[in-house]
Amino acid sequence: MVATARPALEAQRLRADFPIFDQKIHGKPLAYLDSAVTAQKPRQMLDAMHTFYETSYANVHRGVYTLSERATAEFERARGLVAAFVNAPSPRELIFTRQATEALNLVAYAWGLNNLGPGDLVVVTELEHHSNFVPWQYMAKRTGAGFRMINVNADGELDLGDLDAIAAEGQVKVVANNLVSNALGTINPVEKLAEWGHEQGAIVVVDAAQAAPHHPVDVQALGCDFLAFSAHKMCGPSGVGALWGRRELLEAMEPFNLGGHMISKVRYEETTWGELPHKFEAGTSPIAEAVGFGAAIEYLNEIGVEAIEQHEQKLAAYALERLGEIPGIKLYGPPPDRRAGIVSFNLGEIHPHDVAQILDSEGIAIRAGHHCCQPLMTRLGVAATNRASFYLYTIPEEIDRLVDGLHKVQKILG
Ligand code: C6P
Repeated sequence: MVATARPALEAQRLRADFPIFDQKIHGKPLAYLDSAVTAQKPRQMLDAMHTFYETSYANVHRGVYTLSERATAEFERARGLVAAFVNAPSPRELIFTRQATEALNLVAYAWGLNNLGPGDLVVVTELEHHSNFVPWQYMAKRTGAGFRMINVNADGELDLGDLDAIAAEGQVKVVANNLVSNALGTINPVEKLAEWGHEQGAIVVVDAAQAAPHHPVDVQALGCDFLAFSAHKMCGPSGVGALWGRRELLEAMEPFNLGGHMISKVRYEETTWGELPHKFEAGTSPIAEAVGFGAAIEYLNEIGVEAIEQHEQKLAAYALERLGEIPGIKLYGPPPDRRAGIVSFNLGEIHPHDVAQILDSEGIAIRAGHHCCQPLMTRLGVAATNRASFYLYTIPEEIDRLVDGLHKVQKILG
């Protein structure tokens, strides 16, 4: 590997925190190059959940006994950690959800149903994951609002030249975009879009599912109104995610899920809603998962998200350089300085599923498919791509193994 690609972050040392790497797959060391779909788990996070279950587990915000108070304190401490991680002005603006998808649906339903109608426009981007595309497309149809898409250019970056034309077509009420594209790794100009969205009088909804694990995220600096992310992509457990929302918007919104815990008073005649964040947390919460989320945030804070970002940028540059040596490969997306640790490619006409299966026999895990980004795949003119994605535990040797594996694929199927 070239000297410029040597990471500052000690990925090799950090790997020791991840028990998953103790095993072999098909007799080979695991090269896990699919962290964008979900990240592996450090022992520190696993231990925190285990200890919580063994020593502090009870339901939260429901009991007056010691154990319940202890569980509630740990749950709320986790909320504070997650809120601080994205620089939320208050933990009360941080709602625990099942994942980013539920957080985005919450906004689409709870804000969209009461605020959208004919003459309004909902604007998404061609880079959106289905989770920030389909709920808005559906809500636009349901309320009679228009639905528009900001397109990408040949490098897979948003073409903001269309914004004036979109604004001329109606009252823009929602701008929904991701901060980092899961399919191409593009880092998107959210601040610019937020400024434009607010000039139109719109709310700005940011999908940070791929950004929060890899890139410092500051909701106040971004200037957005809502931000969604998932714990499982950032070394935390599955089953929990977060929605940050501006307090005045959350307070004005109707609830999304109804039932226990989210109420103030329930009478036969009428029910009134609880305070934030409880209004949006109906039912028993993902309690231990939230505690695990907090532990994952502490783990990432200790390493430093800036260091993770730099590490991944070096890996992406190295991967683009090495993959570029393979004859017939088509690489998608922007140059390494404008992308996160995600590299999408196609190997001539070889189907991505075949590529991924042969790589698996070498112990290498990558994703093959449309990555829940079918509108983008349509623009690229393909049904699917291969995608390698990196995280704090990825080492350059795994990229070398990927390149060797792709040569093998070409020998077998090329
Ligand atoms: N992307 C990928 O392989 P959930 O499932 O709610 O935790 O995350 C949904 C989601 C939302 N936005 C973006 C940008 C995402 O990348 C994802 C999840 C995975 O790329 C699974 S399709």
